[in-house]
Amino acid sequence: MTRLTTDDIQDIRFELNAYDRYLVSATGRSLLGIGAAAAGFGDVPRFRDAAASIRMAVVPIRSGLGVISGFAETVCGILVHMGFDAFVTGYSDVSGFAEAVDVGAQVILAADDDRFVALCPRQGKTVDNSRATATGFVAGLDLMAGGLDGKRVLVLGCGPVGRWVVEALLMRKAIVTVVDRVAKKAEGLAGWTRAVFQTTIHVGFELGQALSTHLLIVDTTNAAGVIHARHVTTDTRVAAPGMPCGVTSNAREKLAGRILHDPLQIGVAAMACQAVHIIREQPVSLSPAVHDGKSA
Ligand code: 2YC
Repeated sequence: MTRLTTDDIQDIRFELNAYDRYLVSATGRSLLGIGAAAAGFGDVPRFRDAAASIRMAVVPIRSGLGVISGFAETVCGILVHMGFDAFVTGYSDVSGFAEAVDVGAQVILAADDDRFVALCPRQGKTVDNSRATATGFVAGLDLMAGGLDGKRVLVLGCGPVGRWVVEALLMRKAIVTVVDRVAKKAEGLAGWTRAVFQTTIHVGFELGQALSTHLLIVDTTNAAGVIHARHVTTDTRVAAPGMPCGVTSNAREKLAGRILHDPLQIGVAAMACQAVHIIREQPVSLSPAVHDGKSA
């Protein structure tokens, strides 16, 4: 996914109540409700019970291109908005991880230039932002569309997020078509789904034609201006994770309340809920820590 800028994220944590109102109007659920759906929790009250008393730490990471001003605070703000006991560590990097563990954080969120993860150290498990974002936006599309079973869904982009979107759609028994500028990537993804899910997905070769023949679209490309107003009808619904948004402003106007797009929120919500699921399913890791191939 594209590296975020401070501009992309600086207002997010102050506008979460308004965003929840939009999500409820578009999907019937709030950020918490969509995150819980993405993590397989049937209902929010059951999720709230599971999530109580789980402390989460967000650790700023200075490696590579360094800290994005406001990133850790925004991730933390989303978690607090959802009702989690979350905080940003005073230290960054290794000192930040040590601080998180010292104060009993069960989930530690951190991002370098390559990965954004939620770590569950006691369970020996990690939640990856790409996969969580995919499951969160597919859960949202499912809610917008009133179910995806047997419905045709077009996936634009066959990178990591696109792959996990296809997985989440197949688990919902959708009929999937994928399109990528690089035809080989689309064909490779079709081969993967045949091998892993014994399921055939369709590969589209002409973007305009694919867009004009689908009412349910997930845009995982990192390109702007992919979906235009001419591709959109009053029955079209779009899920567009990450930046930049692939839907033009005219198309967004036409879509009105039938689009899900954000740079971070739904992905973080899904990460947090999946981490709760891991902790509640497996309170601690039973296998001994293994170092250099020998039991510790
Ligand atoms: O502030 C920090 O701790 C930085 N190290 C964070 C860098 C995040 C880089 N990744 C991104 O901007 C996007 C995220 C939405 C998730 C994946 N890529």
